[in-house]
Amino acid sequence: MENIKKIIHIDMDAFFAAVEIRDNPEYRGKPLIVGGPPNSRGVVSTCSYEARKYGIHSAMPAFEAYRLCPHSIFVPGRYQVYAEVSLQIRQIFYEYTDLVEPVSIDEAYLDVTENKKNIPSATQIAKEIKQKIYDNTKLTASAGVSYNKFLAKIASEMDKPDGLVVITPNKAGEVLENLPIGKFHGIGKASEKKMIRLGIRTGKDLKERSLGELIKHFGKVGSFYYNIVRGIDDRKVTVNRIRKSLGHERTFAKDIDNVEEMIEILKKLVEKISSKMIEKKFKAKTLTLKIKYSNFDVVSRSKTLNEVFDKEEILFVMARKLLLETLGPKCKVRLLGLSVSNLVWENDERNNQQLLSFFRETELAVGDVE
Ligand code: TTP
Ligand code: MG
Repeated sequence: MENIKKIIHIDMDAFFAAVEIRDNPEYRGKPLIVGGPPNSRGVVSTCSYEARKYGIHSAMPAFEAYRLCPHSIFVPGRYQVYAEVSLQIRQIFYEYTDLVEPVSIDEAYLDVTENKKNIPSATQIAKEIKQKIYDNTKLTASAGVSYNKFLAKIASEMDKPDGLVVITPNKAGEVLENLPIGKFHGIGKASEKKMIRLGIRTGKDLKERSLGELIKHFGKVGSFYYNIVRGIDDRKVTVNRIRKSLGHERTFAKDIDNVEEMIEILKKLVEKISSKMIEKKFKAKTLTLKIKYSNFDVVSRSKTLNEVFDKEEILFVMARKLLLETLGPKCKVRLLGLSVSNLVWENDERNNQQLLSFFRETELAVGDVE
C-alpha cells in the first residue's frame, strides 16, 4: 500500500481563448478563435467552448473554421501573455511540490505523494490549486487526481471545464471499461482506427484482448495498451531540469602546491567548459572556482561580468585571476574545479525557461502551413 502514489494532472480550460476572454469581456459567450486569420493559410490554435459546438478544434485550418461558423471572432495569439500565465500557475504548483512535470504551456503533472504542506489528501491539494489559479489569474483549470499519470490525465478531461475528478483504485476499473478507445491518452489516431477495425471500441473491449494479441497487432506498444486498460502505469513524474550551471573538476592523484601546475589544470578545465558552451550554444556571466585543500577545506570564489562570455581565452584569464586571488601561500591543493553559471542561451527562448520552448512549439502548431 505504501507505494501508492498521489498524482495530480492540471490542464487549463480553453487556455488561449480563456485568456483572451478574460482580457476582452465582450468576447464572453461567443465563438472565439485564437489563430487564423480566416482568409489565411493559418490554423486554429484553440477556440472557446462556444466555437467547439460548431465542430471547430485546434489545428483545424482557419478557413475551415470560418466555413463552420462565419460569425466567429478571430483573434491572433498573444504568446507572451500566455507564457506569463503559464509561469504564474507553475509557481502555484511549486508551493506544494517540486515534483512538477510540465507537459505543455497549460498542463502539468504533480506528484504530491509527499508535499511541502504535508496535506494528506491529494484532492484537497487539487482544490486549493484550482482556487489559487482562479484567484491569481481569473482563469479556470481542470484537475484530475489519481494514483498514476495515465489515470490523472483521464480524470482531468472527464469534467472540463473547471472540473475536479478523482479516480480511486476501486473506481479505476469501471471508468476505464466505459471509456471510448479514442479517449485513452497514448492511443494515437492510427491505433484508434485499427482498434475500431478489430472491434475494440471501449476499454472493456480492449481488456478482453490478450497481451499476445495486442503485441501481434501493435508491436511493443501493445503491452502499454494492455497495462493502461488495467490502470497500470509506472511512469514517474519527472522534472525537466533546466541547466543552471556547467562545471568540471579534477582531483589529483597527489596534492599539488605548484601554482604553474594548477594553472595548467585550469587551462584544461577551461577548454572543456568552453567547447561545451560553444557546442550547446550558450554563454555565461559568472565563473566560479572551487579549491579543495589537502586538509579538505573547500573555498569557492566567483567572478561575474557584465558581458556574457564563452571564449576559452576569457575564461582562462578569469580562472587564473580567481586562483591567484584565492590561493593562500604554501597551500597544498587536492582538487580544482571550475563552473559557469548565469547562463544565457543563444536562442532566446531557452532563457525564459523551457516554457518558452513549449510556447514555440505551440507557435509552430499555429504557424502558417508551408
Ligand atoms: P489544450 O490544453 O490542448 O487545449 P485548451 O486548453 O485550449 O482546451 P481544453 O479546455 O480542451 O484543455 O492546449 C493548450 C493551448 O495550447 C491551447 O489553448 C492553444 C495551444 N495549442 C495550439 O496552439 N495548437 C494545438 O494544436 C493545440 C492542441 C494547442
Ligand atoms: Mg488546456
